[in-house]
Amino acid sequence: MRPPATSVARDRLRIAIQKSGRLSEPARALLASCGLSWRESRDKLFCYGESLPVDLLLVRDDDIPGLLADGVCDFGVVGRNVLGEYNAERGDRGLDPVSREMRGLGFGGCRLDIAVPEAWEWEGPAQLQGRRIATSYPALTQQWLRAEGVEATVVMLSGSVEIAPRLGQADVVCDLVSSGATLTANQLRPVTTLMQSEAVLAGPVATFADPRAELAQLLLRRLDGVLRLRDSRLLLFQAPRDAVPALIKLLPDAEPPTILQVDGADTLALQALCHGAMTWQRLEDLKSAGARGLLVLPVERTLS
Ligand code: PRT
Ligand code: ZN
Repeated sequence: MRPPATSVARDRLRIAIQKSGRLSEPARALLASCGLSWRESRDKLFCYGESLPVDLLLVRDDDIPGLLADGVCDFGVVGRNVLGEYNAERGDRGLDPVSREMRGLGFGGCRLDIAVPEAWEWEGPAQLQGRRIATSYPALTQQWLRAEGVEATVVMLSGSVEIAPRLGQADVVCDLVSSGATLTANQLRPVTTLMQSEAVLAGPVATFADPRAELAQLLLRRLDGVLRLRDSRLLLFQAPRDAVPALIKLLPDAEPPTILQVDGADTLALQALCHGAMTWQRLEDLKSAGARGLLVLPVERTLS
């Protein structure tokens, strides 16, 4: 019998990402911002890691959890919905998960929603008793139905789920929704959410017992640094000394600011690394509280 690939000592990490689709570009950009660079193979299915021994495998997103389970790759960037469906289906067969979500990555956001015909008056999950639900996520849908104590028929469709009610294949759907435009175009209305999804870094449940362990730690450390800084901005402004306590209260997501005296004793210059989104509204609130010369700068990297 062929040993599982995980038991073979390896000194390079392999990350599976979507070859083409919603998650492929942001996944590459995120990994590149962790300092990874690659040489692409001619068939464009494999990218050889140049800056670090971390290679990419370019595949269909649905294949990623299986490739992780087989030890063909060590990490994967995949929708929480896809990973959740795979693990729920394993659970139905009495199998433990072999891969798990390690980090939420902040892109590819969507919801897995139950949507019903617009004409329905929604009264709650019990209304689905005895109905047919079309979905590409049968295990997650069944899991939810069980939790709600509802018995319904799950109709598995691999695509075009939203037209199933119009075609008479199902009464309602359980599908991914982002803007909601697809549902509206099909006279459907979302009524309840089974899962909030986004792209995640999926990785093994077990730890590596070879040089990949150190590489994995390095990758996660860099990823955490990048994710933490994603919304971070360096905020610079001046303010009268007596306005500073109120201004600092308006920056609960900031690191302790650097404060310099600029103009006699009365004007201070502040510099603060803020981790939340720096919206126009926040800047206007700071201005109203006495801040002057507000400057918001992007932050590329930190190391502490
Ligand atoms: O070829 P491959 O199998 O790799 O690609 P794919 O076609 O299966 O995947 P892709 O690229 O469509 O989606 C990859 C992942 O993106 C999904 O698994 C989700 O995690 C995430 N994602 C985010 C979405 C959406 N938003 C999304 N809106 N995936 C699909 N949709 C579809 C949805 O199924 C529906 O048909 O978009 C339509 C709804 O969009 P709205 O904006 O009209 O609501
Ligand atoms: Zn897919």
